[in-house]
Amino acid sequence: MKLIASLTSPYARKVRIVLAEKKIDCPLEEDIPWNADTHVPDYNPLGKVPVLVLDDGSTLFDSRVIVEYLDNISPVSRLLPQENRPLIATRRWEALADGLCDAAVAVFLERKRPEGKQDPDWIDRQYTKINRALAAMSGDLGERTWCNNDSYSLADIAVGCCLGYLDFRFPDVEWRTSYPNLEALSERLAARPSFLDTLPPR
Ligand SMILES: N[C@@H](CCC(=O)N[C@@H](CS)C(=O)NCC(=O)O)C(=O)O
Repeated sequence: MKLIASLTSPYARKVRIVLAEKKIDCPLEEDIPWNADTHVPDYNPLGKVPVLVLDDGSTLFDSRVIVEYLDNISPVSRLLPQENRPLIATRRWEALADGLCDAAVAVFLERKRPEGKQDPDWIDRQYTKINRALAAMSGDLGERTWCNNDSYSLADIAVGCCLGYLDFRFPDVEWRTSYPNLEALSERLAARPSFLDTLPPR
């Protein structure tokens, strides 16, 4: 098994954290899908990372499919609840966090275009999504220690990765000031080796 990933992708970081939490050994093959010499399309027709290549050569994508697969192949540190209601709640957190990443990545890419070709309305639309998602996360988290009631789960990993991506690419989004409960969650997560070892390169 090997993971094809870039070190800056928040979706790939989610998978890398799951691997670490579950103590699954899996070599990482770094591949940046934007580079001309990328091999990602050989593994994923969508040309996106992360991709998990299994020992029989078959491939899994996207990150949500990969994390479900990984959680099921090892009983160590279950990250997805077994019962439907908490499972769906966890998946909803993940959809919100990944959706925030989708909006942030869209802004990042738009800003890479030549200045005259960037669409400010499109960028504003994505920022609105980012801000609404942060408010929703903070409201849903409330005073709880972890997103999914009292147990650490994939929900926390997904939220931690999207907040980490904001810190990495969008230091102008001052989510800590507006949402102290997200800051407290982020600090709890940052102390975990799985988060420390997967910080995006500076
Ligand atoms: N929903 C996908 C999103 C993956 C994604 O968008 N990855 C980005 C890197 S952060 C990518 O590979 N982009 C290349 C492209 O869009 O061509 C997942 O959860 O894995």
